[in-house]
Amino acid sequence: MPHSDLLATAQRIALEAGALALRRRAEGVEVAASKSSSVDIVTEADRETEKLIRDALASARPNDGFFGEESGAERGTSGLTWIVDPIDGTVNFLYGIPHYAVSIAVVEGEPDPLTWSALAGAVVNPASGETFTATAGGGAFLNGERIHVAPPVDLSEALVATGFAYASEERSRQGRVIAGLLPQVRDIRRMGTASLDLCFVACGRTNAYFERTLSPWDHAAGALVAIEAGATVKGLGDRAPSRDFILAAEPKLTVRLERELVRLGI
Ligand code: LIP
Repeated sequence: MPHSDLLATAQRIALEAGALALRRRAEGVEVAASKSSSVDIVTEADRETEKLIRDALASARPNDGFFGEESGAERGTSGLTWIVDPIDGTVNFLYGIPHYAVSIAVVEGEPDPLTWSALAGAVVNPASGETFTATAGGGAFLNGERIHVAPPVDLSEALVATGFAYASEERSRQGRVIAGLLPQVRDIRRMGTASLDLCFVACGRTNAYFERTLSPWDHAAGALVAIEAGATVKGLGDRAPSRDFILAAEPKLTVRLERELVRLGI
């Protein structure tokens, strides 16, 4: 498998970090601070888990760069950068909803989702014991078993996952788009963790996922898992996924869903 050494590092550290997050959840979780809004929160567990990941990567891959949600970015000299969300689905984690993940990806090139090439990624949900992994050209796996997107379906039969911004004015607009889409699809799911939303498309638990205002660490690993499982993962038009927009689905459904989302004013 290509990049197997990078994947082994990502998976080992993500599992270790996931075990720490699970322990902290069991001990009780409190908000440490808020960020872009009063509901965009960070916990001490987020910070502690990212420190574990950052220290482990510095030891294993001292020449690589780092870009994490809680402690920022540091350039390396190797041309590789580790993109880290220590606890994706922070609100689920705070409330004790067992649907959150450690997301670790390694990319080549600038740490910019518009231009990077993802080489390997691991998404670990410690509460469920599920580990999603992928390498570029090597396929996607759930607990070591190969996974693939669901077969093509019409829009009317599609189970579509999405998420919403932390900013209330953006949420109003997103709500209007969902109101227009809901009558046209099988159903909507809002599960609260972008990395797992992408992995669920990869293993056929949903047919599609889209969201706006994601950070690079939210989708770096999950997007690679989805692509390696046969999904199209894209931005609007011919752009790459970014904060502006990300859509992941079986290729035929992607075209139909994007067209409808644009019509609804996504
Ligand atoms: C979350 C994403 C989720 C999105 C939330 C938030 P966080 O990331 O995983 O998909 O809808 O607004 O951005 O903040 O828990 O790392």
